[in-house]
Amino acid sequence: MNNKITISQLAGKIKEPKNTLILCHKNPDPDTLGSAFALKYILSYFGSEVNCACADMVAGKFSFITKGVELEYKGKEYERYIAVDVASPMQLGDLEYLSPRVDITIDHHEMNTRFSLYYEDFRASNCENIYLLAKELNVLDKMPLNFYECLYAGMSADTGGFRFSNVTPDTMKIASEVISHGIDHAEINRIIFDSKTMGEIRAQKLTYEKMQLFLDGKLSIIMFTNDMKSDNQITDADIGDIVNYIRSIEGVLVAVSLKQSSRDESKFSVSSRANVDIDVSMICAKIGGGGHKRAAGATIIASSPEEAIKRCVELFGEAIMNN
Ligand SMILES: [Mn+2]
Repeated sequence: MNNKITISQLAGKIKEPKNTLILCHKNPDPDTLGSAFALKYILSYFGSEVNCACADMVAGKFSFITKGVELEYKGKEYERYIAVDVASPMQLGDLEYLSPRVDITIDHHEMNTRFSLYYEDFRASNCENIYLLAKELNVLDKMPLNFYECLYAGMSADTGGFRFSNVTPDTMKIASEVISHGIDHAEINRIIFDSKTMGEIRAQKLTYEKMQLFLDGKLSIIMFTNDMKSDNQITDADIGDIVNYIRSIEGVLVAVSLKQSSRDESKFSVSSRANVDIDVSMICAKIGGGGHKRAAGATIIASSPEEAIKRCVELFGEAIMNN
């Protein structure tokens, strides 16, 4: 069944005023949050009541996107559910049980399981899709400044500050239009890239101490167990982008961070990054995850942290050896 919709079909649906819940992916980043809150402005403009939800805690520094709104889902019923930047039901984390209720997914991941009616365009960030939706609906000049702050945050975060291979001329064109609305883009970049909690600094220190190299230094892995988190006062949000630290080591082709779930110790969240042309989204898809060619995630079920690391070496090792 082809349940893909076009941007004009999506625009038609977005115009219908409905009580709506927007779902973000677990371990929320600025792209899923920016998509959700920018879409909230659009839906509200057309008369919908909107709330946003996420399975995990949002880092305090992203409150310029959420405006301090609580993202915990308290079980309320909605007429419409929209997932943004969510590649697979598993990416909803503890809200995965809501995936059969999702009416529309708006996403930019090449490896997407298309679990609902979906609109997709493989742009560098999902926030670009939200921008184009607003353009399609002719409401760009009706949006508040914060709408553009949300979009810029997602675009900048998913492109590593417009440095990654996913950046296209179109990305820069949209970024230019977004900036022209007068947002403080330098401040947004400072918050995203150059502002860290002490928990993040402790996580960073621990990462350099505890990371392991495999396959002649081509694969770097860091495991955060629940004990490591509690012993060092590190929250899950503090570990959000830790994989980037071990990705920057010379010679590393693929970097993987693993995080034990505090609710179920047999579950480990995988976040992977490739420095070369190795498709980590294909590897993550083998175990139910998804993402982009060079940045993807999944969940591993294992009896111990050691077992989870072993499983990762097997999963990513084959592609690295064939590279
Ligand atoms: Mn994204």
